[in-house]
Amino acid sequence: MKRTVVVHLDMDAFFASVEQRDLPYLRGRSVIVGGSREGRGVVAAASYEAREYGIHSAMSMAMAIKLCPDAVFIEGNIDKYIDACRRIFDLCSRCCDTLEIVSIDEVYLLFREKWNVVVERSAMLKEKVYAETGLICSMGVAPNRILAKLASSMEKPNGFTILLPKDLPGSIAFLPVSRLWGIGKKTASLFKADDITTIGELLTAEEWRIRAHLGTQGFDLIKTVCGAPDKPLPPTKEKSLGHEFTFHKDLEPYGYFWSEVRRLCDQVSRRLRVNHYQGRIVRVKLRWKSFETHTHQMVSNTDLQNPFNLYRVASRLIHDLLKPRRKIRLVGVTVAEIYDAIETDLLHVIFPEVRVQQKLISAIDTIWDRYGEESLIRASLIPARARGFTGVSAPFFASSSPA
Ligand code: DCP
Ligand code: MG
Repeated sequence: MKRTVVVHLDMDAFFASVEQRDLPYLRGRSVIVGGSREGRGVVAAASYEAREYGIHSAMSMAMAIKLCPDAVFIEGNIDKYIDACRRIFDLCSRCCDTLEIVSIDEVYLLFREKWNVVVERSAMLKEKVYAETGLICSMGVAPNRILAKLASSMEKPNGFTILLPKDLPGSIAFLPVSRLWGIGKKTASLFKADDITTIGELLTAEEWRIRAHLGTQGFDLIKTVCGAPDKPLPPTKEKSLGHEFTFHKDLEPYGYFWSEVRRLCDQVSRRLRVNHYQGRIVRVKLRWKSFETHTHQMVSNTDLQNPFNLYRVASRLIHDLLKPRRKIRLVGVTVAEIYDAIETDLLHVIFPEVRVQQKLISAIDTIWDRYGEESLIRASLIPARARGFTGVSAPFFASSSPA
């Protein structure tokens, strides 16, 4: 079985690089993106030129001005950064098996491929990111997430660092322990008091010292540093989850039909949310009046707990299946290849329109949790319901999908 190879990608001086790209006179200069020149707020991003003066993210603006009064100070334009971030994530999602978004400029790409394939694809991705956005990034290739993140930081900016299993842990033994994700300033200073400053020293430290400063998790960290793979996510019980709706009377795909499709998407995404699942495949099913049945599916990289996303994908798939003047008996929407969801809160911070949708979705969830799922229905269904249009709705969980 192929082991997962992890690639960590982090944009270099992200906000400042976008400004340097768009305003050529800023190139080669100290650029600080953040609060105003009047010294309010904190530094969001500093170009690598500004870092030579000791300026870094989260430093007070007043301090940054003191260290480098000649720097160019820019308030910043979040829309531009989000646009760049979207294009980068899009390129990333096309080249790996799984993409995990960590922050506005940082992702993990998981590959189930041989090392040479992963290295080649990552190098191509780095070039593509530059060609399509004009921005540079640093990448790290390693057997697990902690090492991949460490690797991407080792040769910043514009770095490409490979930590091959056969060279571990020797290839990182010289680095300070504080460079490991999970070891903060406080823990690093406790280790220092024990004369442990480098990763190499951490690996040869007595067990009780590791337990004292890191608890039993310290032993997992040591295995990770030596190249152990990340623990796999526990498998989910069901492989697919969906809803079908049989109309009380066969019909052509106009207004009411699409309202029911929206409702199916509402129900399916609701069940993903309730069970904390996410899925990779969207599948639709149409049964014509003649009982002939067709399915169509596609891989989706979007958050399918969001019914707006699910409907966007499902309606496109249904449109592909439709045939002129043919009446429909049943429609189904299924999400397959489901897995335990990771926290997606970050996406809501990055994408403002998602934040608005999220508020609506959680308000609906609160009402459904309290009063049941019939307590709130789509307004577009009310006229049809009033005219007695109904049908048979059937949810299913399946370990091999029926739709
Ligand atoms: N950011 C922010 N406030 C912070 C830290 C970061 O607004 N306290 C924003 C600005 C950064 C972006 O997030 O450009 C990415 O953060 P990084 O920590 O990755 O920093 P940079 O990309 O700027 O620099 P590096 O080259 O070290 O990754
Ligand atoms: Mg960055």
